[in-house]
Amino acid sequence: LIYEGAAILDVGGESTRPGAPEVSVDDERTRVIPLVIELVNRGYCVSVDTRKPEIMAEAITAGAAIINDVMALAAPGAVEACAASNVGVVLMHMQGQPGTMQAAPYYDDVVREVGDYLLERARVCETAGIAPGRIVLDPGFGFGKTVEHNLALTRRLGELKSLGYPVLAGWSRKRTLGDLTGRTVAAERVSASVAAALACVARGARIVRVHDVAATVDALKVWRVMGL
Ligand code: 8Y4
Repeated sequence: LIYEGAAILDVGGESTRPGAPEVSVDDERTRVIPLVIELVNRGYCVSVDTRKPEIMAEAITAGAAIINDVMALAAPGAVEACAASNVGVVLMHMQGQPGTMQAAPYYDDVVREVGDYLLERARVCETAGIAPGRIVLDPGFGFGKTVEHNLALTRRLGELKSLGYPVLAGWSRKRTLGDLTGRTVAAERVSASVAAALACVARGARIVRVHDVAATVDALKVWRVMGL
C-alpha cells in the first residue's frame, strides 16, 4: 500500500462483516499491536480500526496517529481513551449493529440523520477535550444503508462537508458497487471503486479509504490536472 502511494495505513483486527465472529481484546491486541509498532517504527502514518477502548489506548501508546472507529467512539471509555492523547479520530456512522445492520435499513432523510448523528458525536468528542481539528466525519457507506441511501449520501456529500469537519469516504469494493455493476467478486470492483472515490473527492472528501491504492492515485493525479 505504501509503495503504491498510500498516505495512511488502516490496521484492523476485527471484521464488521455480518456473521463475523467477535474478537476478544487479547486476540485483537495480538493481531494489531505488533504490526502497529513495526509500521510506526518504519515511519508510516498508522490508523487503527477498532471499537475497543483498550485497543485504542494500546495503539496510541504504540504510536498510532489515528483511531478509526465504525462506532464513532460510542463504546464506554472510547472517547476518554482518545482524548488522553493527540490522535486524530475518524467518526463513522452506522445504523444498527454489524451482525444485523443490512436487514432493513430505514431513514426518513438519510443525509440529515447521518449528519445529525456525526455532529452529535463530534460535540461529545469536543466536550471531552478532543480539539475540532482532530476530528474527521465519515458517512459509513454500506453500514446499515441500502443502495439508494449510499447514493444519496454520495450525491449530497457536500452537505456533510459543510458541517465543518474533513470528510472521509470509504466506498472501496463494497457490495453496493457490486449491485450497480453486476460484479459479484469484490476484487473485480476496482474501476467502480475508483469512480466512487473520484465522485466523493469531487464533492470535497479529504481522505479516501481504498484497497486499490495505485489505481486510485493514478486516477486522482489525472483528474486533478484535468479538473471538472
Ligand atoms: C470488499 C472489501 C467488500 C471490503 C466490502 C468491504 C469503512 C471503515 C470499513 C468505511 C471507515 C469494507 C473499517 C468494510 N469500511 N472505516 N472500515 N469507513 N472509516 N468492506 O467506510 O471495507 S470495513
